[in-house]
Amino acid sequence: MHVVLLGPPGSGKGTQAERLAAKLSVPAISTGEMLRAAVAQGSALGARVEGVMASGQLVSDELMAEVVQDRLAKDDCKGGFLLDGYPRTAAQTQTLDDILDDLGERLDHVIYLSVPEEELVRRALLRQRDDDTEEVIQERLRVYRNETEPLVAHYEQAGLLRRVDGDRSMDEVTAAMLEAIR
Ligand code: B4P
Repeated sequence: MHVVLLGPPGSGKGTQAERLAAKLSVPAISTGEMLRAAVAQGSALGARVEGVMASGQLVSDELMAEVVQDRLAKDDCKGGFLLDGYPRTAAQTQTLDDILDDLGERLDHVIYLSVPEEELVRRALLRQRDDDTEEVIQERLRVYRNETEPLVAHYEQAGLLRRVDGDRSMDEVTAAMLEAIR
């Protein structure tokens, strides 16, 4: 099972990825988590992405391609994976297709979590991550609308998109996601 979780920042991708991956017995791969871990470890990757993340911008497609390619080549991905936060740009969709082609695999589902904008801002402000100031949240939403939202139409045309209302309790969202990919 190869699944992508798509949705605006704060829609609950990270929260739901953990839950869904456990149900599907595949690893949840969060590019946001991987980058935050790299920053926390003070690695070379962390040093390259820290400022970009703190500003609400996206890390470059080239760097993300390296990160994701390395991760998806690991043994635990052989039975499938749940990708949270990747792809986020048109170029990244192409990279993912190329990686899957090389592995002889294809995407099964793209789950789109939709949540109204005022709820996204409310959640992000409650979450209090270092990169969650109101200004940065607004910038992430702007980048999302410009770069990532077009992927919804792309995956809809490909017949892969499953829409799920993310503005409900966490349990209801998890149940709806499982139903959507059944
Ligand atoms: P991410 O870690 O992906 O951050 P996010 O989109 O803000 O969060 P997510 O949607 O996962 O929300 P969460 O579950 O936490 O990315 C961070 C940064 O990394 C990006 O800004 C970018 O710079 C960089 N990056 C990552 N991937 C990249 C890529 N592919 N290309 C380039 N750059 C990349 O949920 C939010 C909050 O809501 C939580 O506090 C949760 O408790 C709450 N919540 C969740 N579900 C809820 C519900 N049903 N009801 C009420 N509250 C809920």
